[in-house]
Amino acid sequence: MLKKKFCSLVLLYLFSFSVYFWYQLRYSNVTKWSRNALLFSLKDSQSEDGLIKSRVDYRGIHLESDLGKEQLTKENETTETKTHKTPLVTEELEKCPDHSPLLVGPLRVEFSTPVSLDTVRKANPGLQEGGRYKPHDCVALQKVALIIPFRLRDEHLKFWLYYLHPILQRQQLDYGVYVINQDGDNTFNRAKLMNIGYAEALKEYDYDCFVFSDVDIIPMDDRNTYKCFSQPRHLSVSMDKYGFKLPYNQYFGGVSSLSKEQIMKINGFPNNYWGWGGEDDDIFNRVDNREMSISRPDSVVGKCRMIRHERDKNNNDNPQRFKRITHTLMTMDTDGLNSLEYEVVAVEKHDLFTKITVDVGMPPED
Ligand code: UD2
Ligand code: MN
Repeated sequence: MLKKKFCSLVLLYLFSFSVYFWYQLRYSNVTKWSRNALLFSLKDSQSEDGLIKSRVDYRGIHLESDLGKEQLTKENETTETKTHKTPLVTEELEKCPDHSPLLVGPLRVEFSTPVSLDTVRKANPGLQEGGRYKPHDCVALQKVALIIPFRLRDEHLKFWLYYLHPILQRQQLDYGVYVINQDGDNTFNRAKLMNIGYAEALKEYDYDCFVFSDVDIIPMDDRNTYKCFSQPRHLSVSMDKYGFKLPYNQYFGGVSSLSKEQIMKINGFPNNYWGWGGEDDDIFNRVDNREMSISRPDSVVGKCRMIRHERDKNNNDNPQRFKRITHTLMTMDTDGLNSLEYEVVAVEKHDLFTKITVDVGMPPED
């Protein structure tokens, strides 16, 4: 009698265990080992659609992020929890939110103590070679190339890197920093260097947005996002140098952002403004002539500082600037990206930025 009772108890136990096991398999509470086993077996047996999907996802993770193994595992682990309900199809990271939750608002910006590149490197361990970064936990909304026209301003560049790298990361951008260094000591040509930065950055990555920044301007609020908008954007709207006001309505100097499409629409920037001044107004005219408007942050978010400096050698006032800016409509279709000529002298991949040294030629004699 006792033996019979024991037997039926064992049978009952076995039955409920198999029901439980079947339920687990059927309703997706897939444990790590069983999920991986499933994945492997499905690679050979799943329908064409599903197979392609899962292969693409895996390749995406390997190729798109140059992350180490540890990071890769981490990503797989997060997707594991995400795929709880619908395993095998949602391996991709989600898009980053419109407003980054990492922003802190107003920032203290000062230039009294010099910073070293080593300090900046230590503070930004997530950067990849050449000053590249992309968020690890979401897909950035824009791929932004930061273009800095440059010559002999290393102290300013250190401050720029010190302040901007953390800000750009908090803004959750997929970005790269390009310092376009004019070779030699001929007259400086800011706008041509910006054209070159656009062309060279595009050779390296499929950027969709370009931020052009003077090396000496630092934003004082990280809500001033260094990205592109539906209209060309002027970012340095409220600068200490001008008493935290716009010096005039059409002012487009300092820091600006334009999408690839917006740059194409205006044929890039003028190549023939040699020396200081006027090129920013020409760019404003180009935007205006193509019936675009200027988008701007408000004067609180748009606050920024310029590092005080003397005028550089070989960047004297351009005496032709007043005349030239009255002719933009006539010149913009033939002077710009479609007439850009230069030679790359050197490309250096530093930890915090890519430095491209270029020969921009010299002003025509007239
Ligand atoms: C104003 C504008 C600037 C530009 C310029 C006229 C502001 C804040 N900025 O700047 O956008 O329109 O007038 O051309 O109003 N640079 C070098 N090495 C040089 C010379 C220039 O790196 O030898 C670069 C550097 O990135 C610098 C930028 O060119 O920030 C503009 O030159 P600037 O700073 O001498 O001119 P600034 O402050 O009057
Ligand atoms: Mn300046």
